[in-house]
This record gives sequence, C-alpha cells and structure tokens, in this order.
Amino acid sequence: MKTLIKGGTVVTAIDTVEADVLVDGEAVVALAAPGSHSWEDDADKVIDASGKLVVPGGIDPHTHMELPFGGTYASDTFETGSRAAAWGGTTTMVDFAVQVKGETMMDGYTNWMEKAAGNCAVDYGFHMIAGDINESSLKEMEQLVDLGVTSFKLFMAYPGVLYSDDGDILRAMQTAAGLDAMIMMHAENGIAIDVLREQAIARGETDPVYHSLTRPAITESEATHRAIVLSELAGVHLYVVHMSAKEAVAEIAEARDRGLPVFAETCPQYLFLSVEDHVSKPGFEGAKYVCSTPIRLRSEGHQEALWNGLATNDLQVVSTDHCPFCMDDHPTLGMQKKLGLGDFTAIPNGLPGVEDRYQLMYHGGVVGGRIDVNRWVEICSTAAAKMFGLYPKKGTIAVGSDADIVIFDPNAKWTKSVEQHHMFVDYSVYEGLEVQGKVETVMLRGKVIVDGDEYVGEKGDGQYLKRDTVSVHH
Ligand code: DUC
Ligand code: ZN
Ligand code: ZN
Repeated sequence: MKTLIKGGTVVTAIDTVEADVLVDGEAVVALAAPGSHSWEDDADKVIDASGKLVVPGGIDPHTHMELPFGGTYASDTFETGSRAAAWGGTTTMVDFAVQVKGETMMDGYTNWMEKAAGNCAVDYGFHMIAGDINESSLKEMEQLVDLGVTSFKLFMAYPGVLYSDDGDILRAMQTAAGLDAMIMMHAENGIAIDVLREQAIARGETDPVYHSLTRPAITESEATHRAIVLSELAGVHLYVVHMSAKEAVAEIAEARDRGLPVFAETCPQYLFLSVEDHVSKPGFEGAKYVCSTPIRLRSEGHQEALWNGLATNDLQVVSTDHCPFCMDDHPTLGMQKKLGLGDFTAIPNGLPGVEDRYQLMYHGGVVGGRIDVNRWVEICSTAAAKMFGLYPKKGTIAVGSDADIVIFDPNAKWTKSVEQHHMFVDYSVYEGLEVQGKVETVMLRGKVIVDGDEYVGEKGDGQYLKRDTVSVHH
C-alpha cells in the first residue's frame, strides 16, 4: 500500500519544507520537492495536504489509562483513551505500569500488558512505577529493561501509597544507572504536604482549592532539588515529570547548566489553568482541576516561567499526565471526583488531556507567539522519542521512520468542549476555549486512523513498543 501526501508543508523539529511525502507500507520511503516525481501514478491513495502542515505523530510520554487511584480508577480505558489520543494527533503513548506494594514489578508489567494488548488505537510503551523498592524488585529492573521498559518512576509524594524514601530512591537510581535506564520523578515533598493537608482539614478548609494551596511551590522545588542531588550521587539520567512551579524549573535549569543529565516536562494544564480562574470556582467545580503537582496561582508567575522554560529548553517535553475521573457518577465505577465532596483530600487526583495536547500547544505556543512550529513538534514529539528510546522510528518524518503522520490545518478556528471531545469523561478543563489549528488526518504506520472528524481505525491497531535504553546527552 503506497500513500502520497502531496503539497503540504513538512515540519520536523529541525526543518520546515514544502515537500511531497511517499509512504510505503508502514514507513516513510521518500520526500521530494512538490510535484518533482510522478509518485501519484502508482500510489494507492493520494492525500492533498495543500495549505496544511505535515507533522510527526504526537508522542505523549505520560498517561494513566485505568489507573487505580483513591478507591477508583481513571475513567479512560486503553481502548477509549488511546482512541482519544489518535483523534488528538498522538500516535504513541507511554503509560505507567504500576508495581503496588507487596507485588513484583513483573506483576505490574503483566497487568498493564493485559489491559493494553489488543485494545490500543495507537502504539504504546510502558514506564514502570516502582512502588515497592526492595532487594528482589531492584533485581527485576534488568528484566524490565530487556522487555523494553527502560524508565522507572518514583514518587516523593503520596506517603504510604507509592512513596519512596531517599534511601530507596538512591538504591533505585544506582540500579538504573547501571542499566542505562531513566529515572522519572514525581517531585513533591509528600511528607510535608500531608502535614499541611491535615492542618487545613482541621481548620475546616475542605474545598477543592485547598488541594492546590496545601501543595505550595516550595514543596515541589525542594523535592526537585533533592531528586537532582540524589541523581548526581547515583550518576543516573533524571527526568522530572509534570513540573508546575517556577522555582522547580529554576532547579532544573541550574542542574542542566552544571552539565548534569537532568530533564523535565510540563503539561498543558499548568500552562493554561490557574487557581484564580479554575480551581477556586464556586461550589465543587474546582474538583475538575485537582491534580498533582497542582494547578498553581497565576499571580505567582508560574505560567510565564513554564512557557519560557519550553522556549529556552530548560523544559524539553510536554506530556499530559492524562488521568481522568468523572465529575458525576461514572457508568460502572460510580462516584469519582465527588468522593471528595466535603473533603478535598479524598478527590481523586488527575484530569483529562490526552486528546488536547498537540493542538493546544500549537494554539498557545505557535499562535501565541511563544515558540515556532519546529519547537512545537520537538516538545510534542521528537524530544520524547529521543528521551525514551524511540527515535528515529518515532518522532520525525524521515526516510525509514514509521509513517506516523498528522496533517494539521493551521488556520481552522473552533471552540473546545466536552461535546466535541472523545475522552471518556464528562467534562473538559478547556470548556469554551476558542482555539486555532486542528488535527485533520492521522496516520499510524501508514494506515489512516482519523479522517476529519471520523475515527476510521480498528481496535488493536496499536502495537507494543520495546524501547531502547537512554542515549540522550543534551
Ligand atoms: N498525579 C495526578 O494528578 N494523577 C495521577 C498521579 C499523579 O501523580
Ligand atoms: Zn506524578
Ligand atoms: Zn502521572
């Protein structure tokens, strides 16, 4: 099956060129000046991309389909969530398999493989959440790396649940260093935060906004600093997830200036949402925006610092931390966000976004004049591919790369709404936002899976990605 994508503007992390793209089977086989070759004659399918951007499929390296959290589960399954990803132009996601306390990492891997295999609309890989560091789980890390799980996430938050203390963190980092694996860190001082939460509840401060206010920026920057120190001791590559505080970004910048292999991501919710406009909405509305790290005070200047970090490469990646919970009853799981009515500490943490990311970053980043199109592609696709052992199969449009391609209309204007999205959740955190730019066609390894507003793929199109170990040094 040969497909010609003609007349578009091909944008990669480096180049912006007018070019025809020839896809044969699952791969890109040639690029050429528009109309310079008679590829049209023997193509099985021709897609006219005139006036459109032709960009690599998005890579979301941080999703939580069906994550168990706070007595319920994230409302998107691998089937519904990966289809929503496809609609949003994301053709690869890396989800977090979970090793819970008392289980092995292999249990976590097997459980997540069972949930995902045969259900995914896009290609997928796994990181491993190391929830129980001990002698035997440290030994298992090598086995996981051999299976293509080359990154391990640790939590400095959530004491008693996923939390690891500094000793466990250092041991896991030392082991990862010996395997060329990446350590991913949820950097918040969970012990201090738990004290602030208890004190807030004792004062009767039970509304959703207190979720944000009991996780002040300093609890993120302190943990980020400590994670960097421990990674330096261990000599391991460190990737700090979902950064939201400007002081924490400064820690990353300082470490990178010293030449350490330290990397970080942020997510659209931290660039677009604030305590003032969202989390402090009256009644229980603020629960929609409860996630950790938290949405922060606009007045403290975090959004500008995060945008600036993306522009200057202090931050390298934009992921989603997609982890949706319904506001009202979920059809089978029942109460989700409302588990926390009258007690913000019982609100499941997380919000939807896997479908929104690529487009929103175009809108806020490129249309907003903060980054150029190449940087947009880099932070939404290329950088994650390099960071997590998928490049150049994923993350670019080049001869030999997988034909994961998005045709993007840079001029379309539309309004975001729960009515229009496909994520399995009953609200949008961007309800009513007027945006520019729209995903039009999505190809996964040469097969069109989204055509206009229609999903035309099949359940199970997505394949498991066995990822390489770390090779980034920038
Ligand atoms: N943060 C969230 O908001 N949800 C899931 C886990 C996490 O760390
Ligand atoms: Zn986290
Ligand atoms: Zn997460």
